[in-house]
Amino acid sequence: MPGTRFPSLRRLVLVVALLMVVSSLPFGPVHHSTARAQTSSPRTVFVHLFEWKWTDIAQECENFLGPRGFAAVQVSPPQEHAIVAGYPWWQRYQPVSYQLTSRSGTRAEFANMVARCKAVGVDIYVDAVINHMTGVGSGVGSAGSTYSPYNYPGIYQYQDFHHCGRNGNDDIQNYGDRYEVQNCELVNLADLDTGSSYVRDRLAAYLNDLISLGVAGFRIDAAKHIAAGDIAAILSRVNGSPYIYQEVIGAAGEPITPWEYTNNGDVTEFKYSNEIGRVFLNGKLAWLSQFGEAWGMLPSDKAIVFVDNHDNQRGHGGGGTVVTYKNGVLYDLANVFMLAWPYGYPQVMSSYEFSNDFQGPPSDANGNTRSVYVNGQPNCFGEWKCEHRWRPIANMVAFRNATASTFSVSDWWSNGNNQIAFGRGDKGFVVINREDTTLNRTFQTSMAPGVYCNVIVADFTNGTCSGQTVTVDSNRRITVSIPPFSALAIHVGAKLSTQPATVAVTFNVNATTYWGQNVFVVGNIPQLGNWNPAQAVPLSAATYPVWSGTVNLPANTTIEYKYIKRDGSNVVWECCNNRVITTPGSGSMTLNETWRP
Ligand code: LAG
Ligand code: CA
Repeated sequence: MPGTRFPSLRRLVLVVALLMVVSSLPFGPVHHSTARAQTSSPRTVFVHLFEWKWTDIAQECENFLGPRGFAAVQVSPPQEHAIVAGYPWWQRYQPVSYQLTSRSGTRAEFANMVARCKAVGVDIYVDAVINHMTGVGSGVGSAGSTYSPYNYPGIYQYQDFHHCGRNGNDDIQNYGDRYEVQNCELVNLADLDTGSSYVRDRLAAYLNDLISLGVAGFRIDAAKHIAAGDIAAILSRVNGSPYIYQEVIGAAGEPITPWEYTNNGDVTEFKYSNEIGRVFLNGKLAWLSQFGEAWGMLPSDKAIVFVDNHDNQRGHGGGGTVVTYKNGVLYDLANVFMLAWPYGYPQVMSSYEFSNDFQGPPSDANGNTRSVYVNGQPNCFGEWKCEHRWRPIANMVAFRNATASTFSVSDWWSNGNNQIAFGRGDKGFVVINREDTTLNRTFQTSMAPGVYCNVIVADFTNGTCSGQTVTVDSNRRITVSIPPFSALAIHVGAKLSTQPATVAVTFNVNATTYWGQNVFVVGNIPQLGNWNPAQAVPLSAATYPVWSGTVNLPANTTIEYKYIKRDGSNVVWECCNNRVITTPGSGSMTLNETWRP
C-alpha cells in the first residue's frame, strides 16, 4: 500500500492486531506513536530536541508537543559519556558505560520524562550509540566510571572490540572497503565486536533497560559501521517492538548502502536533506514535482527525512549543502515543504545557537547545560532556537497529521521557477513563494468550499483563526496574494465553522461616463458578483465624476476586482490586470482609484 509504513516485518503481527482494533480509522501513512492518543488525527512528525535536558523535555511534552500533535522526541544519547575538554556536543557520542547519567540529567529524571511525555501522547526515541565506546584513550565518564584503552571495567575488555589490523592505527580510511568501514575504528572510536554474542547481549541489555522505562524507539547511531546482520542479531534480543531507524549516510560509489538496512527498520535518507538544501538554496522549487523515490531515494515508508540534522547542520555526518536555522525564513519554507510533501517520516530539528562545529549547548563554565525552562516559561528563539516552535513549522505538524489519510499530491502547480503549489486532495493545500515578488493568483484546489485559516501566518485555536483566512469558493478555488518569501497552507483541521467577520470597504473611482452609462464594481467573491457583470455592485454618482459605494466584505481576505461601465447589457471593462486588495481584520477600508481606460 503506497505511503503505508510498516516499521519492520517484526512488527507486522502487532500492526495487524492493531488494525483489527482500529479498522474504522482511516488508514493513514504513519502512526508511530504508541502512546495514548490525545487527538483524533494520527501523529506523524517527530522532533529532535538536541542536547535538551530531561526536565525540559518533560515540560515541553506537556506544554507544547502533546497538544500540538507531535508523535515523538528524539533525545540525545542518555548513557554515561566521556568528558572532553571544552565540553563539545560530540562527547555524548563516546559511551563509557550504560548508566543513565549524562549531561541531560539523571536516570530518575529520564524515567520521569518518558512517563510524562507518554501521558500526553508523545513517545521518546533514544539515540543509541552501539557501534563503539570512547576514543581509544583513558578518562573518567559523566557518571564517574574510569576507562582506559579497550577496557571499560565490568562491561567490555580487549576481546570485545574489533582490531581490524589496517592502516597502522586501525582507523577507517577507505570508505570503498566494506570490511574496513565496519570493522575498523571510526575516528579512533573503540569499535565493538558486534559479531560476538557477549557484545550483542550487553547492547540488548542496554536497550531493554530503556524499554523497561517506557522508551518507544531507537535511532541506531553509526549504523553504516555495523553490519546489517549484526544489528538484526541485537534487535532479536530486544523486548517488545520498539520503532527502529538507522543512521546510514549513503554516498555514491560506496559498497554499503541504506537499502541493505531496511529489513531492520527505517533508515535516515540523507539525500533528502542534501537535495532540499540544493533546491532551496541554489535551485528551483519547480523541480520538486516528483521528489522522493524518483530521485533515487528509499521507499517512502522506510525513509526518515529532515531538512537538517544535528550533524550536517555543522558540517559533520556527511555535511553538504543544507538549510539551517541560520537561513531564517528560507528554513521555514523548506520545512513547510517537507511537512506538506507526502514522502517519509519527518524529523524536525530543534537546535541551539552555535558559531563553530565544536561548541556544546548553552552551559555554565563547568559544562552543566542550562535549562530551557526558567520559572515555567521556555526560553526560546535565543540561545535555544526552538525551530519546532517557529509558527510555520509548528503549525505544519497539524497539517501533516490532518492530511495523513490522503498521502498523495493533487493539483500541482509551478511557475517553472520558485513558486509552487500543491494539494493533498480535500485535506489540505499549500502554496510556497520563494521569489522576491508577490504571488497573486487563483488556484484550483480539491478542498471543500468554506473558510480556512492560513496556518503559515496565523494560529487556529478553539475554532478561531488569529489572522488571515482563505475562502475556498464553490468551484473549490482560492484567490490569494502571497508576499515574497512566504507561504500559505490550509487544511481540514483548521477550517472555520462560521463565516468570518466582515469589514466595510468603500470603493471610490474617478470615471467619466456618458448619459445612461453607470459604474459598477465586480470581483471574484459572491459579494462582488463572482465576475458576473449582471451581478456587479452599482456605485452612486452623487459626487460625479467620482462614483462611490460601500460593500461588506469578509475580513482578512484577499480579493480581486475591477470596475466596469454598464449601459443596459452593454459592458465596458477597465483595462489591465485585476486589482487586488487584502481586507483588514476589522474596521473599514477606503479605496480612492481612477478608471483605467
Ligand atoms: C556518526 N555517524 O556515523 C555521526 O554522523 C558522527 O557525527 C558521530 O561523530 C559518529 N556517528 C560517532 O557517534 C561525532 C562527531 C565526531 C566525534 C565523535 C565522537 O561528529 O567529530 O569525534 O562524535 O565524539 C571526536 C573528534 C575526533 C576524535 C574522536 C575520538 O572529533 O577527532 O578522533 O572524537 O576521540
Ligand atoms: Ca563497527
